[in-house]
Amino acid sequence: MATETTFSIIKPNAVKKNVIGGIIHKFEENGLKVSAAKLVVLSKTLCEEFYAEHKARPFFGELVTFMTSGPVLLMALTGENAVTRNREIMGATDPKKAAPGTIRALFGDNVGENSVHGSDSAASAARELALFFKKEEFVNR
Ligand code: FUP
Repeated sequence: MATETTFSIIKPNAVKKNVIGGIIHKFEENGLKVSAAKLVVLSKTLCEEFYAEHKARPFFGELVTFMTSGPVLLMALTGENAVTRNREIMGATDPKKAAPGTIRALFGDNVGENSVHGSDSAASAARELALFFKKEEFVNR
């Protein structure tokens, strides 16, 4: 296994519920470290670029409206096998189907407002990290 960095977003519903700490605690207790972070409100343009692969899906408009509806915490998470590890810690897309104890089971409201995003592959992580962070915003720790 190698040390990797993946991309994570704490979504507007979770920021509104004030559970940033609870979510980061899950990452930390599972061996992932925050290596870059910023709290922002995404622009529609940037959000549409981020979710470009979902453009043709029926929920695209709703997804962009939700993701731009309030502050989100953008993060780089670093650790052993970080891409896969993060997906395991998050749980299934639909909180109703997410395993007990996973972030989406604990903090997700529904399939759209599911509290966190995590890159689905190393290639996605590289694209998503580059979209939101400059090289100098990463901290080696
Ligand atoms: P995931 O990789 O688990 O985030 O899931 P997807 O890439 O399939 O979906 C990306 C985002 O689209 C989800 F986080 C929420 C949204 N979505 C919906 O709003 N409705 C759906 O039926 C499926 C996904």
